Amino acid sequence: MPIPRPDRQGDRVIAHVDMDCFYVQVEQRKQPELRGLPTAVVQYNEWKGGALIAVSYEARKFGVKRSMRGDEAKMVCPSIHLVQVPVARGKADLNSYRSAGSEVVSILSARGRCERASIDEVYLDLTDAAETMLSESPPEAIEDIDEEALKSHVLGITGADVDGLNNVRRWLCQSDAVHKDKLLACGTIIVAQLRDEVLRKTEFTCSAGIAHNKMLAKLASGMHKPAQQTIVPSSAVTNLLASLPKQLGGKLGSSLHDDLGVNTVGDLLQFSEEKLQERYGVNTGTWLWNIARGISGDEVEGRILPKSHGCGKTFPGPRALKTSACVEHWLNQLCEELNERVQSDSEQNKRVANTLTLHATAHKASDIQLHKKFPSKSCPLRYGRDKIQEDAKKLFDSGLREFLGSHTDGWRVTSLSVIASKILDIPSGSCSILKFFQGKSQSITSGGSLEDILDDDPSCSTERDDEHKVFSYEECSKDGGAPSQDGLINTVCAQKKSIKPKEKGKNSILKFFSSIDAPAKQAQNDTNLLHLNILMVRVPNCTDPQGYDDRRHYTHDGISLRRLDDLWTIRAEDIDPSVVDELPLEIQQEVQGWLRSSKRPHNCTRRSSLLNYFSLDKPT
Ligand code: TTP
Repeated sequence: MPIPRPDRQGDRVIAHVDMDCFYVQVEQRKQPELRGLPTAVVQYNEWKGGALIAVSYEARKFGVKRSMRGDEAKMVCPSIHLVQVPVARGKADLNSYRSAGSEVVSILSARGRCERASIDEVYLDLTDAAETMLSESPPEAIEDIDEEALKSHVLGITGADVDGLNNVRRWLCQSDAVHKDKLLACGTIIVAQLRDEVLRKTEFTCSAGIAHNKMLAKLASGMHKPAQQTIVPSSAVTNLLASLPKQLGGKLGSSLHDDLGVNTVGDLLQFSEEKLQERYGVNTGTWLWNIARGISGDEVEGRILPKSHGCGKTFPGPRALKTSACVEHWLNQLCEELNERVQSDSEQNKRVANTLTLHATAHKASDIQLHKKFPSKSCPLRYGRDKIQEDAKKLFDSGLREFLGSHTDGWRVTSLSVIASKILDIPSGSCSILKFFQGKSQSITSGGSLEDILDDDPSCSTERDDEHKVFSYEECSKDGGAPSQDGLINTVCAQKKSIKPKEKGKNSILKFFSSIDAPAKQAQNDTNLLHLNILMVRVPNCTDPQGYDDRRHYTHDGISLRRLDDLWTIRAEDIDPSVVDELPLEIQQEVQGWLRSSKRPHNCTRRSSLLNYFSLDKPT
């Protein structure tokens, strides 16, 4: 249900920046001889010349549209240049477009809070920059206003002729305007500067909408393209919304149509907030009343990195996949790419993805439930290509079983995608298990102390991050797809509060841990402890009722193993042996032996070693 948010009196300056025919521009930068020529980027599938996914504005003048295939585009525009999207692993490789988008984001984000909305779209909150400009050098004090700003389309004010430019100049410089319009004028100049900078530095043009909120900015950015900007003063909002031909969609749209005869956003204006609340409840009623007036309090999220990574491929018509081996082949390709992307995200941005989700579109050979969808399945994401591939296949198999039910007489899959989501920052002060132990062993051989290691490592801070949670099992299996595969201990974050190692020069993981106060002692003495957070932990097999319980416990209590009031440990047999492969060689052997010995009963003393940190049992 929509939740209305206050619009902060509409005094914000929000821009929505949208790149023009983005993939075409990226390809034209690679092949500058294509600049200014009718050009389109076509999909990898070459059937009928390939589907067009981006069309240059020169080609659009000939009537070329994205819905066409290459052959059709050639018929309406024989001089069109068709560039095939880059290909890797038998599918479109969008990396060059992603990094081109990042170039733009890094320029735009310099002036205000920036939210990357898609591969080629960004929202900017320029309120602070506009306030600063207004107080330090307001538009009326600027002698030479940038021509790009003067060419803006200010709704309700302008035409694109000389009078238009003068009108815009007058609008930008009106000293008697209300504060929020003055801010919008400053935003207009700032966005023109930013677009100019993007063009100079990246060779890409973009268009922008500038308004008091995200919704209006987005509506405006597409109004004048390419390489132009449109401003929505508050006085123009009602006309803008009333002019929208768009019908309200979805269930709410149908219900508005049936109950109140409302078809467009403009039609909503005739109803009071109370009337709308009466029919649709307080939240939805107020939300509808607000959108009819262009009021929206949605904040620009400070997020320049993607929320998730997804890799997908469609297999239309005769290309549909009909055997497990074919599905496995393509899943392996998709997972390989996904693995590269999560790895590079982790290295470059210090973030970890926690959930792996598989979506598929499938059809049964003989189907009585024609509309039954292939269920999406999720599980905790384990890092490493092979593990992601293995897990994705298990998710597919589990989805297929559910999808087919008792009808096992044939199926075909027409799309597959794998998504890594629930991406979280590795908290400052964290080290990967590898780095952590390597740091330890390096320092040990050089005779340094644990304190030295942590102090020397700039990525380790003394801040605590006790609340850091990596995944919740409810989230991972929300669509009923309980994960049946193992997760693993993937990263260990170590945070130091104050550590005074008693012994130095220990090249041993056991001694390393035994040199630190044992958890029980930590509970008594919080001033002398090492915080250990396990970021990804093996998921007990969900078919095991006991394991299932453990999972729920975990969901509830997070995964910080060192919580003083609630110590958690993991059974040795629950440690995924593959995690040991990620440790430095010098300690692998020791841990292996240590795991072997743990299988023998009574061989380990509770809380005497690393085992205790990795045991799921709650100490009594
Ligand atoms: P859009 O921003 O929708 O379009 P565009 O940038 O090509 O053109 P415009 O100037 O009208 O904004 O999409 C951005 C890129 O995303 C586009 O260049 C290609 C890609 N894309 C696809 O691959 N498939 C699609 O169905 C769409 C809509 C876009």
